[in-house]
Amino acid sequence: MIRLVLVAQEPFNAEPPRSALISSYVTPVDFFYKRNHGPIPLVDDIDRYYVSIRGLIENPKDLFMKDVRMLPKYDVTATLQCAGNRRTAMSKSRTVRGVGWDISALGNGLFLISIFCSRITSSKADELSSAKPIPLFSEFLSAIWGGVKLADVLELVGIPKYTSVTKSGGKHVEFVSIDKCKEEKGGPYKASIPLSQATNPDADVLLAYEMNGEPLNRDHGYPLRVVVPGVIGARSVKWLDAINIIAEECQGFFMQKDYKMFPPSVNWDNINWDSRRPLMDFPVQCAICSLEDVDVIKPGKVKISGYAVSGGGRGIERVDVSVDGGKNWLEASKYQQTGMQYIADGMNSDKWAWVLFEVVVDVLLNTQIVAKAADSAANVQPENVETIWNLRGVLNNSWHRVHVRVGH
Ligand code: MTE
Ligand code: MO
Repeated sequence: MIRLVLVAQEPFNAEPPRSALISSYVTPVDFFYKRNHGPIPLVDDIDRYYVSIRGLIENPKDLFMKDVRMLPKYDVTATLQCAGNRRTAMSKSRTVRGVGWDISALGNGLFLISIFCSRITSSKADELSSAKPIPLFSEFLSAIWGGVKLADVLELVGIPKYTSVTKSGGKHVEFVSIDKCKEEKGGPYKASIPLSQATNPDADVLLAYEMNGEPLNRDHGYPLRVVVPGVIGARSVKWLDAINIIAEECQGFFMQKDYKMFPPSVNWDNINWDSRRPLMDFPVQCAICSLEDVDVIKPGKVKISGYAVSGGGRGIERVDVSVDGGKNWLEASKYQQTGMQYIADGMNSDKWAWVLFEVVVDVLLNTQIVAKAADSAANVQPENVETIWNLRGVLNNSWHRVHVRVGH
């Protein structure tokens, strides 16, 4: 076995302001909140590190880094978004579990979005109360991921491209991590995706060893992590240890007992986890990053900017901004970095990655500024958080609103 050293948790990092998030198209590693509040595994012998590929296949294999390096490398620009992004705003409507503590841990109009989806448990409250403010959109990251396609890796174990079921009945690909977590009763973090997605080269599912051209760092999953573009972050398993081809979807905690969306009527007394499927694609989302929640601005022209992204490979069609709380709308201009190393075949480069938007508006009075996006399938964001409230506080993609006060 490889030698793993578990290190103690690192301290929380200071928060980058909202504006840092959109200061560049590709989020620099340093601007991204490091989720160091769990034991992060350290793989210190890269030559002996391997991913064991087993299950309902004919040719099991231990995949070493040298095997990985022999496969073609791809760079995919993809936005990773936690299902808990913007959770705090949902909690303001009606409390969602596990975030009661967050507001008091923070000050000055900075709000905690989910710290780390897998860590949203009240037992973490103590750690958090001593923490520094957390980034508003901490569960959000656009990066250029460098690695190999899972579809190519699965070919090495005899599963052809575009396979949805193996001869022995494998239908799902389970990713098992090295890290251990409380929710798995001390077992490893894990998740799965359908085999059809894993073997589809156009789905761009990667085993990534680079982020923004640098080797993946420990926080983000060194030496190898899964990146499932367009899907909630929870399925992009870090510190990959094993890949299992299985008949049913992964039965892990974060697939079966978390990251599901329930209707507003479901509460902790009547919840039936089996009644819902695990969240996969994330919905259309956008947020204003150039203004804090309550900002005092000078009257006149204001530049409103932020990000918009949708899941499932659906690009952003349009971003609308309102300066009167949603009565009248202006279309924002949107942009992506040109010259990206990777543009998905025949698709827009926003297939997996966010667009940044910008519009200059006139603000003369105190008001609410609102942004909403539509994606390429004409999906739109819900107007109010109440309509999508759910007890786990996931997928808050309601119109993003900031209040501005005009001062002189
Ligand atoms: N992988 C492992 N091994 N352990 C984890 O706790 N968390 C998941 C996912 N992969 C997690 C994991 C969740 S919920 C998210 S949102 C993303 O990793 C966050 O990835 P990042 O820390 O690189 O931003
Ligand atoms: Mo997450």
